[in-house]
Amino acid sequence: MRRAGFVPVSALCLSLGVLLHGCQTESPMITLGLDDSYIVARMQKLFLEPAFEGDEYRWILERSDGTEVTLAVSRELIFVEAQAGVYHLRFELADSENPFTFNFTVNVVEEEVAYSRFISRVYDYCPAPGQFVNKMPWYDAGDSAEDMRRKAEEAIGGERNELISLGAYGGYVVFGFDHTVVNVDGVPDFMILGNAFYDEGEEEEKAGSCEPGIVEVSIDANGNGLPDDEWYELAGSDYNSPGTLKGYSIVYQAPVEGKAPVPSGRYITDAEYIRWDDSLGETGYVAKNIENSQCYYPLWLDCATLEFSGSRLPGNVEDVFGNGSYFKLHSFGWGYVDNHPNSEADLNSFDIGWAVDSFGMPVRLPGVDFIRVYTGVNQYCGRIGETSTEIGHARDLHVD
Ligand SMILES: [Ca+2]
Ligand SMILES: [Ca+2]
Ligand SMILES: [Ca+2]
Repeated sequence: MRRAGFVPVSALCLSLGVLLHGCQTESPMITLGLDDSYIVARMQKLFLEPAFEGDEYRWILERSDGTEVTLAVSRELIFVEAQAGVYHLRFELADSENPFTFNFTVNVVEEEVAYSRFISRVYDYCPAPGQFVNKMPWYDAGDSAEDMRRKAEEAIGGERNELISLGAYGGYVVFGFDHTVVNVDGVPDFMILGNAFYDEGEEEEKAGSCEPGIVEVSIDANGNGLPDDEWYELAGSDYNSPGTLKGYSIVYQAPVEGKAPVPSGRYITDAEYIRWDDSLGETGYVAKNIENSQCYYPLWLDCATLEFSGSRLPGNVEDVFGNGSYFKLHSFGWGYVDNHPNSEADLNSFDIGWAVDSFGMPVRLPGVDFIRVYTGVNQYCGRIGETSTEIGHARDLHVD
């Protein structure tokens, strides 16, 4: 008796087709698994999925001006909009025997409690070794990873705007807002500020202290509130540059206690402080300098090695006089954090529309819940040390 309700998929599609086209008194929505109207707050995700499978799917937004936008060609749709209003959608299912179309509306309403435009949550803070690690934010003896996550959140959350350092290549932070950041077509969606500056007289060349961080985004596709979903890189100006590596990885060794330091010149107190090995077979060290004498390895992490991976931008430093007295870091065009002064709003803004998958193919994301930034170069500049991305602040450009 248990199996009485079992119907083969092809038969189900057939009966549904009959229902939709031949019998208006029945309620086909129940069988389809979609309602004819939905209500959802703006900047909140609506998850839609038909109850059965077809050969192809198409979710179409019909705009009031008569134009149409294909939102997705997958079985599932995550619908999210920045503006309140009634949205008319059409779902098309291609099936060899019984294709059909289903029209429905989504009423997007204002939120009940006004959203914040600023970061509300740091999910993860994991810097690579660096001269400002354990200082920005400050590590107190006994602090756990959760303590440091909270300190990072207190530093860059809301309007605080206190810098945190991501350390050398690969070090990262993951943060989000109290709502989904909507990908509004054709415009930037969020801004991230750091501490980059141009040196005096270098405004035209846009060079000085430019320490680019690569941005990745993710939507909470499984709806569990955690950043455990697929990540997509935002392809900045140098995504396709010949000097940019994809699938790069690096391993740092925790500093060896009691190891004799190897001083070098006036500023470097240990040129062989923290060793790294990368996927190119190259090796080097995060050196310790005279300005920062604390441990450079994240003290709250009880691990002998730290591994990071991602894309790697080409080095951007120029040793202007060839003697290590003046290092000038050239900015990249656009699409990176801590790469232009904060006064350059456009150059510190990011469009979710730049997202690409691991094959470099553009991905249409309706919005993002998680943003990850990691230091994008593996570069050492004598007495000024490793190049590390700093972040102080982020905001959703669609929330007032
Ligand atoms: Ca956008
Ligand atoms: Ca998730
Ligand atoms: Ca910086």
